[in-house]
Amino acid sequence: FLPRRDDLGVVAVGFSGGQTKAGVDAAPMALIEAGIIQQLEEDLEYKVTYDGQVHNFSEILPAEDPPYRNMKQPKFCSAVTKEVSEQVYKYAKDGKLVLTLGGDHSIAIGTISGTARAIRERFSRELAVIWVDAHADINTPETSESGNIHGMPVAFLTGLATEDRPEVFGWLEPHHRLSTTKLVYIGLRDIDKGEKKILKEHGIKAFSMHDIDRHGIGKVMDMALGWIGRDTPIHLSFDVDALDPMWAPSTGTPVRGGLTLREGDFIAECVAETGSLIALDLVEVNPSLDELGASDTVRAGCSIVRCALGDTLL
Ligand code: 4U7
Ligand code: MN
Ligand code: MN
Ligand code: MN
Repeated sequence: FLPRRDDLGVVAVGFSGGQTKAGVDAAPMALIEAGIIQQLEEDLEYKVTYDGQVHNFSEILPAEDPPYRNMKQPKFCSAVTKEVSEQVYKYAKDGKLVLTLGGDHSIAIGTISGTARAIRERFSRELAVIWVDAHADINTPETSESGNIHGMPVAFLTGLATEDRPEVFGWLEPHHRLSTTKLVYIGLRDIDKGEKKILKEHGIKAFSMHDIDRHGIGKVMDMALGWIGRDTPIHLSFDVDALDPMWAPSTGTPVRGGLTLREGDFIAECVAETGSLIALDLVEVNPSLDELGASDTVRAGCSIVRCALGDTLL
């Protein structure tokens, strides 16, 4: 199932409709202007396939998009993630490693459904997901208090939330989905009541900041990767708010008490070391929030991407 080591497909998704703060749509351009693609080509020697565009999907913005089952902008989010899913699927099916630059975290409905489908079709295997985040993003439309879809992607991807209407995520089929047993969280520290219940009921593997304090990040990564097992394709979905706001202040829902810059890079390096990474999302960078810290946040994001894609010091 391994992608060719040097062949990378990049998708830039300037989408902010999974939440209500403007600016997260500008992240892909900020990351690209900071040199991320150039670094991957020149320093890490990837052959990069990128259409040179930051997609904002304004062409599929629905004329009207009222809340549905409590979800805000349900049709737009659904249409955008469906497009992203197709794009990621094509790259993954083609044997490329896939890097998606977000955008808010709702776009993971697209990226993970795309890789899950590609891995199933090509290798009849199931995907594992490592979700690095301060939040669990596993609210169903019914448990969510905000109605923001960036807090729901994992519920849709695991089938804990389902919907028949194709224009509101009804396009998600079993082959797009992920098993709750193949999901591992790292960095959690702000989980809603309803989410706690879901995590417990389904026995979902989660390493909180408390676990990281107790065991250290080295042991936590051993346990996380041990849970997934060897030779399982891994999709890493990295929300920059997993990092402490000291290092990554420019994000929509910052939470104190997070990962250090080094712990974030270490997580990414450990995943790279497995040799089983098939896709990476970097999401929730919002350069227009805490503008003084924007360049730090962008640089932290670039660093995580480089580490996950195999940059090593020695
Ligand atoms: B992110 C929240 F209520 N749980 O559902 C919600 F706390 O992608 C936050 O991790 C979701 O940044 C955060 O709105 C989504 C809230
Ligand atoms: Mn998130
Ligand atoms: Mn988050
Ligand atoms: Mn956030």
